[in-house]
Amino acid sequence: MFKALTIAGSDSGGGAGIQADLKTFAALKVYGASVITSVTAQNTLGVQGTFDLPPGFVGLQIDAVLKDIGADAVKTGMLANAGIIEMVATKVQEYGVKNLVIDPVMVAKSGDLLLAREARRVLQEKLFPLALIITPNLEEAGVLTGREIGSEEDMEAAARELHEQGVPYVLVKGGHLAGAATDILFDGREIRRFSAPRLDNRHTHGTGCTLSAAITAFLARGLTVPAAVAAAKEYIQAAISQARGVGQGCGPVHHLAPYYSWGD
Ligand code: PXL
Repeated sequence: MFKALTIAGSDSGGGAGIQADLKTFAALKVYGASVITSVTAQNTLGVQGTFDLPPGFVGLQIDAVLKDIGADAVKTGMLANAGIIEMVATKVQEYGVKNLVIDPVMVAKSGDLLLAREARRVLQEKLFPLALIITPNLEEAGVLTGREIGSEEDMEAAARELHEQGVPYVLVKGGHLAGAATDILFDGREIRRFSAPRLDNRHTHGTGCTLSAAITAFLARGLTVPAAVAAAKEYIQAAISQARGVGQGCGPVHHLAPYYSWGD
């Protein structure tokens, strides 16, 4: 059995965070365990509140999972603050986690902060050196490099710069640019482009979480990073195309799209 662990925040609306990750792991036939960093009161319209768990309790959850169940790959999502990041970095080193996927979550689609501003540097300095792959979107790549990212050339430059900071694989996601949805993967030698037609569907809540969870699941199954990214991109495309409105705002993608459509 293949196993994956997500260390992330809970989305009460069920579309992003821990809930998206566990659905994705299950859809891709990987056993999923979860460590919750923060509980958000959230729906498709926005985040009404967040309650961060004490770093010590995040550590206790990681111990519980990794001492007993183990994980072939681990992902991080919303880490909320510097104390939690430091705890996760300590535990990742303690357990020798190899396949670490970092989704550098900073802000929700609704604009609400999911990582304290002063913790951005801590994420970059303490956790990035332990990653196999990081998956910033345009805004996150902009914050991490201190530059505006408005084109594919900018994305490529950002991927190179973040790789130089010591991350083996950098995937900069271009979904927020106009035109086709092109993501750029850099491994220090080669730039790979993963392109998919833009879908006319506003229900994209949790897309970033879902993509990084799918990469984690495919890594747990033993795929190489480029193969995992390609397979994850195919999965998210189907999940977005099958998304139907839930709630009054931006609805979640359909994580079980490979198995059934809504309405079946
Ligand atoms: O997509 C980023 C994200 C991560 N984690 C949680 C979230 C969101 C976005 O809404 O709610 C818990």
